[in-house]
Amino acid sequence: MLTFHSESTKLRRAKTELNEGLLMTPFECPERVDLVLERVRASGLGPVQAPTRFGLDPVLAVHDRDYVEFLASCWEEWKAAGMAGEAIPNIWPSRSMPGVRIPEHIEGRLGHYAQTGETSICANTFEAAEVSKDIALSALGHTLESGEPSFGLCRPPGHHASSNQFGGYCFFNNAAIAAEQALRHGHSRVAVLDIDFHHGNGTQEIFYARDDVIVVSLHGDPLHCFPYYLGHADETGSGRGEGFNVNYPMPPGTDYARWSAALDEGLARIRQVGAELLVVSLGVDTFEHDPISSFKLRSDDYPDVGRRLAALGLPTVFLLEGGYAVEEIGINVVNVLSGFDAALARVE
Ligand code: OKP
Ligand code: ZN
Repeated sequence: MLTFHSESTKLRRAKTELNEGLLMTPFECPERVDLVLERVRASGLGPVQAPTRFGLDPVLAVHDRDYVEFLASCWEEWKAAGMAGEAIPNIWPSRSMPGVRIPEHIEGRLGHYAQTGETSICANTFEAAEVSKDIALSALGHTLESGEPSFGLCRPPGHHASSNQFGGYCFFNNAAIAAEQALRHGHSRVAVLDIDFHHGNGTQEIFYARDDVIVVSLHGDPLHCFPYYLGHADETGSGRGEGFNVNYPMPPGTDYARWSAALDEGLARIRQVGAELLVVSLGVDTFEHDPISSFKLRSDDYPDVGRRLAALGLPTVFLLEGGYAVEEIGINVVNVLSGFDAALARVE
């Protein structure tokens, strides 16, 4: 399988994440990329290629222009306002303030465009987000041309980013951008399968009213897990999108037996609706030792995940989302990918 990677994903090097009442070194760190890449090379998964540039048009196909403009200028505006640290949102319009205007001060605009308060914007955040979506689009391009699977070593991740808000370490929704691009290339139905521990609320929001992209997500039950407010089983889509959003919330402590049963159900639904291409939001924070998650998947389970995905028989693009047990992130990611490749090799 071909991997797309760029050193520029590491341009974002945030110093602060608000977690458990403390400003911590972010879990979503540049070292994650090095460790996955190292394992891709050591395992002989396949060649590693640099992404090409696609500009902002594919981004504007899923994100609002004012949101993209905010991301592009946020850090400069924040510094110009004399702020001492990184741009961390801490004020939002609340339920008791319906219909408010967008303020002019960067502190107010930052809150307007933020879902959550853990993720800072710092130098080169926009540049890294641009490279991350270029990696996703390059991986998609390769799969569209060749029919072969590809892996986009995206960073920052994307699945929490909605049409007009960042959060959960995500700025541009790489999977949504790739899925939308696949439709514009001529596919009539695409599936996004999100197997990150956290619900892909941004991807859900972007495609909620549509039937040309089916979004299937397996995740920690939002009653107990981030992002808390979306990801319930009764969120099934709206209008013509009814039935094209499928959530499998599962309790903390979920093991591979239970998780893989949900995966099989999700895959059956993707097959049933006749999706022509599969985009996998590949997070490995389902791992038993992940520091911020609570599922119990083991390193040895991941090759079987790849095998089950390969059995769908669709052109497949894997895009990295989460995974914060950095010592094992490479093994776990590459286990999925090599399990997928091994299963394909047996069919051919
Ligand atoms: C991003 B991705 C845990 C708080 C969780 C944010 C998690 C973002 C996950 N106490 N904080 O989906 O991997
Ligand atoms: Zn996650």
